[in-house]
Amino acid sequence: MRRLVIVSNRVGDPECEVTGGLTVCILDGLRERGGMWFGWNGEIVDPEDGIGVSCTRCGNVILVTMPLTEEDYQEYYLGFCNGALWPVHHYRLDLARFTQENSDAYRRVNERFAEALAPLLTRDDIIWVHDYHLIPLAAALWARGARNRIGFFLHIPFPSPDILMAMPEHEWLMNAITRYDVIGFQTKTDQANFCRFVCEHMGGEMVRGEVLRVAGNTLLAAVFPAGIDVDSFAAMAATPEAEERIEWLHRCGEARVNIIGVDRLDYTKGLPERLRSFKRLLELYPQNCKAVTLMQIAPPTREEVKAYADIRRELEALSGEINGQFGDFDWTPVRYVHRNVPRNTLAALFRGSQVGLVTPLRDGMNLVAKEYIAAQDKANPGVLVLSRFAGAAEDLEEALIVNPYDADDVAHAMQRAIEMPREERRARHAALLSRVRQHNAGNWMGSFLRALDAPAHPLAA
Ligand code: ADQ
Repeated sequence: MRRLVIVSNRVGDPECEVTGGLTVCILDGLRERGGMWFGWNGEIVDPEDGIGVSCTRCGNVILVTMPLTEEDYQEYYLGFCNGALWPVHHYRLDLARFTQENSDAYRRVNERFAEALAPLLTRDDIIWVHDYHLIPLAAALWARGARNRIGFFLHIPFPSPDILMAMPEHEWLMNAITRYDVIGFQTKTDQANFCRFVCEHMGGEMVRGEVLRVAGNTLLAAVFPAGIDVDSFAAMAATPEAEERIEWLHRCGEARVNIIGVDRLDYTKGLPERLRSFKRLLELYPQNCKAVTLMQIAPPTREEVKAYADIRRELEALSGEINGQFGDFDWTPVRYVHRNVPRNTLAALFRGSQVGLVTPLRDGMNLVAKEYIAAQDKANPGVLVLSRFAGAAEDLEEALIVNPYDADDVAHAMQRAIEMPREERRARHAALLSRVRQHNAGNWMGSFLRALDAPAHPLAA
């Protein structure tokens, strides 16, 4: 089996307890076949102190990391990755900021990563690059003589061509991305958007199935939906400690029904829209007053980006407004928790909540939707209310699918979930669970690596 090299902006920490599902899955895969994980270590250093690599060995896995300088952090990470690529890929052109310094920094950091990684590669390694921070890495490795099979997985959506074309750097980025041998997308929609761009704007052609030819390169562009480790998440939700937490939740909560939302505090997750929908639920169905609570867990991220600070203020104002208008001394309608929660606590909270509210305005996949399903008690499961704009909605058809921009639509779905008879809940949950099992984390990783391990397509010669 060839050695696996994973490259991502951040390197997973094998010792970290809050580490999520995909990181654990990648680490397991690396341990199984031996390999290297390369990326930023999260540190910011003075360039005069040197920006060399550090290596840590964990069994047969080597973690190789590099720091960034303050300038890199501001321009590459906050500026280009999270201030331009992230909003464009999530259809938020209004929030995108494009500057020459930021795009130069993006090229610079990718070149530096390639410069440090190339000498560590052996001829037979297969290289799997993750996400939008590293689109030009394959081209930069090629320029340094690497002739390995290199794959790329995009965790976020791929927008329609007219949205992407608003980005000043789009031609350069598209030329760079087509240097990969395998490109993985979360959904058919993302894959179709990518293929449309290549065929309509770059003179490319589909040569067979999911194989594309463009500018002398032949590549596979396929769908590999990200998933979770269903059994381990389900087991976490059903331990005696989890039972105790659930009992505690029901004892200390004033309400009969708990609705839960868990998201990073990001404008793509539709949190203000979600709170407005909850307000509509209380207005349209006043019988829910003192009977229903929305628990929203939203830890802060990327707070240095203005749009993220704005969303935090908006959310705090909205939850205060709803609690002020509807709350009473014996009932707080919105409980807003602004921090990270250990995964076993999350699993218990999911199981103890009758409704899972996952309503992003746009999302690559959304693993919270899958975790909510995995955590339920099969005999008496809760109901998932899911945005049609989450990648997960392409598969999870038996959820109550909603338009997150339409507060009344989401409010009606919440009410339907609250009133849904047990038999219907069980039937929907069984169907959803089998879909979540089918597209689990192991299958995601296994199918991508099989595509990457396969010999180069004959047309590539
Ligand atoms: P995210 O948008 O970060 O990443 P998402 O799918 O929403 O990913 O998963 C977030 C993970 O963080 C889940 O495992 C969740 O349990 C955990 N989490 C969220 N809030 C938490 C909290 N308060 N405490 C502890 N854990 C918390 C990107 C894309 C997604 C895509 C994933 C995977 O944006 O669309 O699904 O990658 O490919």
